[in-house]
Amino acid sequence: MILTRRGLIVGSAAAGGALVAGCDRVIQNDTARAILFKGEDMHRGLQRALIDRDALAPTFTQAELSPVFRSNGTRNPNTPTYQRHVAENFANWRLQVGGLVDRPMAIPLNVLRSMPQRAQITRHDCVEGWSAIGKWQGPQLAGILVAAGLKPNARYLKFTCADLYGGKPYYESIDLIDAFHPQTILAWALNDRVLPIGNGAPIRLRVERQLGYKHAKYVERIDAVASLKDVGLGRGGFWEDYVDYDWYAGI
Ligand SMILES: Nc1nc2c(c(=O)[nH]1)N[C@H]1C(S)=C(S)[C@@H](COP(=O)(O)O)O[C@H]1N2
Ligand SMILES: [Mo]
Repeated sequence: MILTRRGLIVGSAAAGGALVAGCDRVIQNDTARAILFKGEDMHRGLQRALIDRDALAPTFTQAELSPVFRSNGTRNPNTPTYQRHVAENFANWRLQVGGLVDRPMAIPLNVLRSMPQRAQITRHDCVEGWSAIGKWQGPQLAGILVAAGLKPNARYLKFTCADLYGGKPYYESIDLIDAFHPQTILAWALNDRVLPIGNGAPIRLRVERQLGYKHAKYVERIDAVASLKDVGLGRGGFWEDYVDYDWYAGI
């Protein structure tokens, strides 16, 4: 018998029960099948054990780009500080990198833009039931982490955003597998244009193997932490803490 990943997502009610059209990659893992067909509860670790975390997300061609890449969640942080950065074209904006690192950094946008870049055309899947294909460009997160030097006890990265959503600060977190994944970038460009405010200017995380809510927009701080307990209320992100979404939203 063969399990498709979609079958697993259905079975796990991952990401709040959302079904994402997508990859029907076959998972052939005897241990996994045995566990599932014994009827044991799907727990947080199992989906991760089943999925090849290093695999690349599918990429698309220029011809497949969505005509419009919609904006969702916060469309403009609109805080006084953010408005000032917009007025200054982000010239005095810095990405703060800290927490469990040897060399905390404050990186200007022009430095992020001049680092080695990666561009990729990928599909964004939101749990609210829409998808869009866009071209994203920016430095790989891995390069920034190597420059900052992670301490041995660092296990997760927390992303602090500039916006409040429903009056609460938006934040997210990923583990180091996703952080060093080659398609994980800090995007400052969408469809060959400077990232619009609606999509997270000046930079937003692209973590292509996960659902839309993990892709933090308006990122202003990245902190290496030892535990998800060090993030928000302890479940690792805004939606995880307030709405019970899964922390690992693999697709
Ligand atoms: N800072 C911040 N990041 C965020 C959100 C948000 O409201 N604030 N919404 C999330 C959700 S649910 C989705 S689907 C995507 C939407 O990205 P887009 O606006 O580029 O379409 O951003 C994610 N990242
Ligand atoms: Mo979303």
